[in-house]
Amino acid sequence: MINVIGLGYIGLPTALMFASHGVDVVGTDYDNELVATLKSGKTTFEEDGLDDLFNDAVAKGIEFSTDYIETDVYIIAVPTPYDKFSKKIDASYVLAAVNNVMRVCPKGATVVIESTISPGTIDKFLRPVVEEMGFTIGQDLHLVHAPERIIPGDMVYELKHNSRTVGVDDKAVGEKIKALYGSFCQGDIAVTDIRTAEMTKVVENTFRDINIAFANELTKICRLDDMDVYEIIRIANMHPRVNILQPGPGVGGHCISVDPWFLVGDYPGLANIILAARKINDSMPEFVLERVHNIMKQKGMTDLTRVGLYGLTYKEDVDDVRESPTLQLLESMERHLAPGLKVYDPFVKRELVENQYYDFDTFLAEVDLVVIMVAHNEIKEQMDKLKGKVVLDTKNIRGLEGAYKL
Ligand code: SAJ
Repeated sequence: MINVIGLGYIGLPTALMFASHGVDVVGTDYDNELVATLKSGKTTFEEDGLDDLFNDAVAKGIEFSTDYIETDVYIIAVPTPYDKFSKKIDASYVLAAVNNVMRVCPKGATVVIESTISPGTIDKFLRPVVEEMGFTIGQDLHLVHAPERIIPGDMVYELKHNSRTVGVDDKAVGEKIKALYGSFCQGDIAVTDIRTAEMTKVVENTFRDINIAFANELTKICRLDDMDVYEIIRIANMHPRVNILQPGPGVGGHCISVDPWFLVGDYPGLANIILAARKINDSMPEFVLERVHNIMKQKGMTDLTRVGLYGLTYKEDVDDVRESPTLQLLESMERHLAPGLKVYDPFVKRELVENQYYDFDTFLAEVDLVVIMVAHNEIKEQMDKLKGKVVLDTKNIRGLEGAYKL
């Protein structure tokens, strides 16, 4: 039996995947409402394949609870928020979860942290907390870091097929946890030490951030001299050793836009490319705004309230808005005291910002300039509705003719 703590974007699919592969699972979350929803047979967010996986796991007996269970393996997938100003990670949810585990676990239990943590968190924060509670690490409790690697939008496939990292103090514990993940994971599972596992996870996301920043910087260079950045990247990528990612209106989400800051915060003066990349990606929402102003000038448009931002989530076809480029853009407008743009996203049904619309057609009727911030399938399937509008397409949607690009 395993107890998965935290049933959010990572914990829920992971718990379901274990259960659907024959592992006895209790999923625990402190949120009563969330647990009640799951118990009533419904999932809590949209993700390809999640509902089928959920039904399978329920048929195989997964249980949901607000209580921690007495068992020998815990998997912790609670949020690790970060402070926007200090850029430091807030490990308090992880620490609280481990504290709760220690109240119920038998001697020799293993606690696997899946949540992303800044390198050194286990040594600096977790070990002291465990020891203060009178536990001897390696005897009373084993600590493991097995960071998640799945991409929202393709989580179910990636859970099964990605390789994984398991960081441990003790190789025997590593082999046990490797076998546990091996119940569903078809990728390689590297067993290493905890510090390496922490660092590797952050390095992976930092690599992607830097690559995207390169594409975004090229976009600014190409804009200045009217070159087609997409064509340049397409052709450059035909080289066998070049693989440049795509430019966009910014980098959002709780991973790629956050994790590199851990390295900047801990290694000031050394993490130079990393810091520059963060700044470039963070500058993109304002660059979009500049493009909007230029296009309006060219078109003789003056009314910003006739400009609509399509997309509020941090990327296509997910419902997660954390650190989204659109929210960053609206925040920067507030700083400039600019009047409100109109906003619409098919995945966001609750009111998040001013001038938000909930229906595509109504939104379109109210705007003359549409800025595509997120390339949801909805807009790709209804491109004909954009006829007659001025369009700034920050995502370079294939087949969308006549739109301005970044
Ligand atoms: N983006 C671009 N250009 C690109 C690709 C992405 O501008 O070519 C933007 C997206 O629009 C989005 C942001 O970057 O705003 C991040 O999106 P993403 O799809 O690159 O990544 P995430 O944040 O959804 O998931 C990442 C993944 N990490 C890597 O690919 C190295 C995933 O595997 C991790 O599990 C996840 O972070 C995590 O939880 O850490």
